Amino acid sequence: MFSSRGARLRATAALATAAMLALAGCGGGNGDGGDDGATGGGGDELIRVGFSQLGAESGWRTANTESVQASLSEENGIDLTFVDAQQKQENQIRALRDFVSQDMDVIAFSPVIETGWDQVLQEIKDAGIPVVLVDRTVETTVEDPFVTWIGSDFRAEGVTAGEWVAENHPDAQIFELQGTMGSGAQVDRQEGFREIVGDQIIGEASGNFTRAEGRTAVEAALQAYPDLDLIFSHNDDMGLGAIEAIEAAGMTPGEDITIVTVDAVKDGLQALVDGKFNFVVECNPVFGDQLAELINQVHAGEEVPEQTFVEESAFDQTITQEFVDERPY
Ligand code: GYE
Repeated sequence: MFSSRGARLRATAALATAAMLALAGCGGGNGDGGDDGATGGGGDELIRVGFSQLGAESGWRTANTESVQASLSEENGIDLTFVDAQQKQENQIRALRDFVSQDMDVIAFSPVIETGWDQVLQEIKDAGIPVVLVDRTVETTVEDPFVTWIGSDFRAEGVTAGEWVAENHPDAQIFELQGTMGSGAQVDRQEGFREIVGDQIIGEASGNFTRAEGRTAVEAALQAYPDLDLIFSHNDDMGLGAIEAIEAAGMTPGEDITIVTVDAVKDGLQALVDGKFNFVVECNPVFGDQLAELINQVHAGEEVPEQTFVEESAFDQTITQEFVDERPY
């Protein structure tokens, strides 16, 4: 099974339960709130949740947004305000401030990068609104900045990819196609992967988690590093861009150049069945139901785990077309 996350997350969430219990009684914040939370009961009123999604950059993100929107529903006791930040931190900060001025009961967000949140997190804290952190992580000097976090063990995903490479391609000349620089997913996948096969990496560049930028980065890499014979891509979309670049250069992806990716969305698994990807580590975006439950618990002042890891595995070329066809996202 996956090991636990690094000290960064643990440190920031250490007192999460205490903070959550303290927040449970303060509800709508200073002065004129008067919402359900303020009376500590909640009754059958909907929980007003502001969710700041970081963007729509990948198949993973699309599936995650669908899951969040389907589960943070009135049937689950939630009145959701959803805002897409288009991969820009300033948009996300603006949305978070709007949520504060709208006096949301709970704020949930998926931070595009790890740093730069101190001020807005302090503002949310001062307003007495509990934060549920989703998917990526933050690095902040604010104490107890969030009540709970749900997402994937990115470092473990990097380790899984590295171990497959070490076992199957111990002499590979690796190009690392990184995600959005400074994002939790990039930082931790890189760290885990390099722990295992760091000395085999001959080049690196970011493709910002998108197919188009992944293609551009690999086009340049094929020129700069003619010896590269394995690409570790931090997500499927950039790996699909790599396929385009490799084919355009007259080579065969999956044979001339081995491709290892993370996510396992349907398009990625199709590339695996087609022999163009060689190994795909799963990162599961479908955790909306668990998130809805956590939000309800946080709002009710119940104890919640400081971190929840979603379950995931990894796939090689032995998966079947039938398996891919049945993949829901
Ligand atoms: O792997 C990538 C997306 O943060 C886990 O973000 C997420 C990553 C995912 O753009 O495809």
